[in-house]
Amino acid sequence: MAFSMKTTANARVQVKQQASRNGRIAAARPVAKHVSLSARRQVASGLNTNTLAKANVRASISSNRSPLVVSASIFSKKDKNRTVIITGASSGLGKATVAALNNAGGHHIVMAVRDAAKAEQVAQELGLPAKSYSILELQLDSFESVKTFVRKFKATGRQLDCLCCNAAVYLPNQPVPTFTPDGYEESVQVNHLSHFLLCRLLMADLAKSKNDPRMIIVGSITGNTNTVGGGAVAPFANLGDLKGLEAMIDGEQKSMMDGKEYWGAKCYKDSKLANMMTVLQLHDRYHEDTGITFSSMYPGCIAETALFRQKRGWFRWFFPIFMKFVTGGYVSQEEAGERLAQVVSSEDCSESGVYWAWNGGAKTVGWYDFSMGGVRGAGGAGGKVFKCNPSAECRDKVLGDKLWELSEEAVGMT
Ligand code: NDP
Ligand code: PMR
Repeated sequence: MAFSMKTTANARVQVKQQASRNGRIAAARPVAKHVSLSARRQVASGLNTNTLAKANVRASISSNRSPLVVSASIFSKKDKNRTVIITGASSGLGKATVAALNNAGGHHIVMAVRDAAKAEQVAQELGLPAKSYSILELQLDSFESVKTFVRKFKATGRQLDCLCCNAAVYLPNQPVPTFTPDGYEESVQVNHLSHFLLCRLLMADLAKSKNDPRMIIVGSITGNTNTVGGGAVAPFANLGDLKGLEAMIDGEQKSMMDGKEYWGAKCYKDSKLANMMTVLQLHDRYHEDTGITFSSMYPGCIAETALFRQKRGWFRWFFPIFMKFVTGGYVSQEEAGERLAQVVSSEDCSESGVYWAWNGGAKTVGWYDFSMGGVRGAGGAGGKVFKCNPSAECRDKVLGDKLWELSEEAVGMT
């Protein structure tokens, strides 16, 4: 049984600024068809308890609660003094990862953010020592900003040891797609294309690191259709034949990489699939020559972050409860930050080309913190890191190559 959360589209004409391939904004022109929705939400009417029960088979129950601090001991000596760039470090998972790395010590964190003042506030709130962080502006809806960021980072003279691509937008509730000045649907560019460009532009710098170089792009269970979280709740991540991305590159006002009609939630899931496919491509293409460890990860369902800012109030209230008590996929922001910090610097995650997830022994279930110690679901909250199996589509080499080539074209690398 699949749960649908699709909104119904009614096409109407909308004018948007049409951008050309090289990023210059061309004349505005009317576009039709894919752009508008009258929002009638088909709320899922029930739960597939069988599937969920199966998902919970792997659950283990533990009353073991350790404090939410990444111990310095998980990092080997050679990992000390690592410079780590984290995109989206001013909120949610990114912020929690900064906190975890700060607790562990031995890291200089470059907060790559769209709002420098907000990041400075976060740094103060977390009590980051002045020398342990810097803030550099990065607007992921602009390729030019990515290039400027890279120039500014290089100018600092720091040796990069880890690039952690974490920022993302999730736009499930808007009737029409939003496009970047470069002409791409917002989640396609912010979540996938700009990170793709950032990875490519920083590859050579990272390859020079003698301090366990790593490149990470955060994925998600919802982009991985071989799990309950990604395979039982519509829309399902699927890039089709990438005709939509091809059309976007050619300047057409397509909003979905698969070329179909706009569906904000699917845009997000598709972008997460693209993130995970990119990591496999990076591993195949660069690991042997550079020694860089390429990873993706699913941190668990961090149901209280600002990612759900477009969702209605009742959803934001109910979602953490649902994830804690029904699916068991919940993880607190703090613990999710520890997980990403583990992928950044722990020996546990030193294998390249892996999509990491966690199972068993969640440390906290937030303010509920009920005596069972948390119920875990498939790929959900829990303490033990394991290698998760990406979906067949994610591992599809032909599609992966095509995504790689089109992404290069989209960011102007060909
Ligand atoms: P948040 O919304 O809290 O964090 C997203 C970050 O991205 C914010 O710091 C935001 O900046 C930044 N960002 C958004 N748009 C731009 C832009 N145009 N340019 C630069 N930065 C931008 O969400 P989460 O912490 O939940 O998400 C972090 C990652 O975790 C994402 O990759 C998401 O896909 C992934 N993830 C999240 C899950 C969850 O349950 N929450 C589950 C699985 C994966 P600002 O601080 O200014 O808003
Ligand atoms: Mg989903 C084990 C089951 C499981 C897991 C791990 C997740 C994770 N979800 C699961 C099940 C279900 N979810 C079920 C049965 C339903 C139907 C009621 C359901 C619904 C649902 C919605 C409406 N779930 C959601 C949404 C969102 O808006 C979130 C989303 O899809 O964002 C793209 C979401 C999520 N569920 C998850 C995770 C991790 C999310 C957050 C999105 C992400 O970052 O990937």
